[in-house]
Amino acid sequence: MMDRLQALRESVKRAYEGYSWYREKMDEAGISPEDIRSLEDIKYLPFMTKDDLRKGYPWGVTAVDLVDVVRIHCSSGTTGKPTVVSYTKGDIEKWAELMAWCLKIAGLRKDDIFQISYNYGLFTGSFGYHYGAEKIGCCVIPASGGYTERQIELMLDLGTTAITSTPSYALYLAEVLAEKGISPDQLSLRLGIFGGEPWSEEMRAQIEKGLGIIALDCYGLSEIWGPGVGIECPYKEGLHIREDYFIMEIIDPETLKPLALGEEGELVITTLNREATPMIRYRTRDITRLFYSDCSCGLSGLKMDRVKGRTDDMLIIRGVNVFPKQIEAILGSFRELSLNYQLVVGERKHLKRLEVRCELSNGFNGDVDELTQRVSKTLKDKLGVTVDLTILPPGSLERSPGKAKRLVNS
Ligand code: DLL
Repeated sequence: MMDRLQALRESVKRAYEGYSWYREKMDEAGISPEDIRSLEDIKYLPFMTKDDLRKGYPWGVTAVDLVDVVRIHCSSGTTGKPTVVSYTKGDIEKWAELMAWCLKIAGLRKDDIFQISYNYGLFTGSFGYHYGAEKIGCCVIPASGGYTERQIELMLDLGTTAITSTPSYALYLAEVLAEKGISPDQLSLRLGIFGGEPWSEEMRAQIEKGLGIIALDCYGLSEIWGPGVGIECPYKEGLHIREDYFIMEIIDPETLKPLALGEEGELVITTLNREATPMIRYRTRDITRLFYSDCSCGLSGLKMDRVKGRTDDMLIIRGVNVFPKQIEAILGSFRELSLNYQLVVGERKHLKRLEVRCELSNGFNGDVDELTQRVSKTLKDKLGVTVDLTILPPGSLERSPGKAKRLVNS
């Protein structure tokens, strides 16, 4: 295996030579690739941000000759132009290897029938899983996203044993199965690997019950390969990370100062072996913690906590910081509610207000006013701020085949 320092030096050199905007940043900071003499020297390198990547659209984050690019994917940016990330032939092979490692850790086996219910397209999700699963040798069903009836038909007819999608879509699948009167015992499913958006332990419990599976978390982002940055094993004690692929740091998102292992902050990632789109100290905006552990699965090494949320999704309501996932966890503790919810930030009398819209579970026939009072009180007690709660009939809120849209405009 290549020495990590040597890999870092090469990665920095590729970024310096391949991206004019990063060369300018490094020149401004008075640092050159040759100045990196130890892994700790990484802290002198400038960060890369989403804005930097956007400015160079479309080929600003392609550090190799275009003739060596065999694939592009795009980040799922909601505003402005997306970010185009490129892969060489070697990159695709390394991604496949990374994903095969991840999927094996999650427990995927050669004899599995693996349904990929992420959209196939510019999104990285489906392709990453596809390559990894094929490398393991399982039977891949490239179902793609949406068409829920067909997903269920495929699951039943082909005997799908493992599935991957966003957690919110998995929950929706469970909901539709229940509506159709299909119980988890009628399926062959045993394993689900979900990611692409934050999801709470309560959501996990409902997916596991609704689909009759063990549900594991997979983290990643298009700027850094796609899925495959972190993966849970069945012990669910944090996400395993490949240190020969990445250097991970946690910084304080305000002061940008590095934080110690175990401290919570913004995750910053450097790729060590990416050819076409090397990333140096990329600020993910995702909030988590890094730690070393001897995992019960037998693997020792670096791990990350499940992501709490994004710094840009954090709501500040009258001085109190609130992440959507916290609200999800509270709603999930009420059996009377489904886990579909939306958050609307508005203003009343010049004060920021947060409205939480959620739905009743199927079959609820109790007193909605009483339930509203009870849930409102718990939200206030646990969040430390009053929110407006609207409980809607089952099925009122939009379902998405991909990532759920939690924050909506009023
Ligand atoms: O969502 C890549 C991916 C696909 C990861 C499938 C896992 C499974 P993007 O569209 O670029 O790429 O979005 C990346 O989604 O910065 C996080 O904010 C969020 N995210 C991804 N996975 C998780 C997760 C893909 N497991 C952004 N938990 C990231 C929490 C996640 N947030």
